[in-house]
Amino acid sequence: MEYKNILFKVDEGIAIITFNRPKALNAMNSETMAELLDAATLCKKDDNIKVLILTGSGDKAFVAGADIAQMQNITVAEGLKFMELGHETLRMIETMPKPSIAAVNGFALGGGTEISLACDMRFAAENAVFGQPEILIGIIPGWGGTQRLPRLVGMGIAKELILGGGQINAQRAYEIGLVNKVFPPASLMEETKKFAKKLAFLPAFAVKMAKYSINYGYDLALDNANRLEMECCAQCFSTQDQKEGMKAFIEKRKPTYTGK
Ligand code: DAK
Repeated sequence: MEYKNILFKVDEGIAIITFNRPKALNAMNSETMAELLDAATLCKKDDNIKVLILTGSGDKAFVAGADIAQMQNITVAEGLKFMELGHETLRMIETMPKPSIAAVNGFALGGGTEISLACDMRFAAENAVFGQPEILIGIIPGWGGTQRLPRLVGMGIAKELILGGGQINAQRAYEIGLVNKVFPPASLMEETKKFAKKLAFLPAFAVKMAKYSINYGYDLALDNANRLEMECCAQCFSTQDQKEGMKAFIEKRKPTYTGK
C-alpha cells in the first residue's frame, strides 16, 4: 500500500509510524486509519521488527482527534464503519506480540488519546495535551476511550475527562498514570528510541508471553489469570533464550539473545 498520510520507517528492529497531516494537526481520517492498519499489520508479521513507536509529525500534535471535517455529515452506518476500522486497528496494535510506545509530541485529543491508549506505553513531551473532548461536539469516544481510559486511570478520572471534555497537560497525565514518562520536547524521540532499543534486545518470546499474560489475564478471575500466567511462564522454558539468559547469569556475563 502506498502511504500518503503516514511515514513508515524501520531501523535496527524498531518501526516508527509517524502521523503526517500537519496542516490538520494529524487528525485521523479513514484513509489515515487504513494506512495505520496496513503498516501496523506489517509490524506485527515481521519478526525482524521488535518494537513499534507511534508519533506525530511537526512539533504541535500527535493526533488532534478523528477528522471532524470528514465526520460531520456521515450517517450512522458510515460512522459504524469508521469505528470498526479504528477498533480493528487499535486492538491489533494492543494485542500484537511485541511492545508499542506512543511518543506523544503535542495534542493527543479524542482519537489521539485513544490511539495512545492502545499502545503498551505512553511517553510524552512536556507540551503534550490529552483529553476526550468528543462530548463538546455532540458525540462520545468511538475508538475505545470509554473502555481503555477507565481501565488505565480509574473510573472517576475517566468520567471527569469523558463527561466533562476537559484537557490535561503532560504533568497531570503523568500524575494519573496515563503517561509513563515525560521529556522535554527536543529529547522525546531520542529517549523513546533509547527505551525501544532496550526492549528490542530482550528475549522476544518472553516479551511476547509477558504482554499476552497481562492483556488476556487482566479481565479474568484471579485464579484463571494466575493459571494463564503459569502457562505463559512455563512456555518460556522451551526457548534457547531462556537457557542463554540463565546460563549467562550463572557465568556472570551479558546474555546474547537470538529470539529463539
Ligand atoms: N479534525 C479536523 N481538523 C482538525 C482537527 C480535527 N480533529 N483538529 C485540528 N484540525 C485542523 C483545524 O481545523 C485547522 O485547520 P485549518 O483551519 O487551518 O484548515 C488546523 O487543524 C489547525 O487547527 P487550529 O487552527 O484549530 O489550531 P489551534 O492551535 O488554534 O488549536 C486544537 C489546536 C487542537 C486545540 C484545536 O484544533 C482543536 O480543538 N481541535 C479539535 C480537537 C478535538 O475536538 N478532537 C476530538 C475530535 S472527535 C467515531 C470515531 C472516532 C471518534 C468518535 C466517533 N465514530 C466513527 C463514530 C473520535 C472522535 C474524535 O476524536
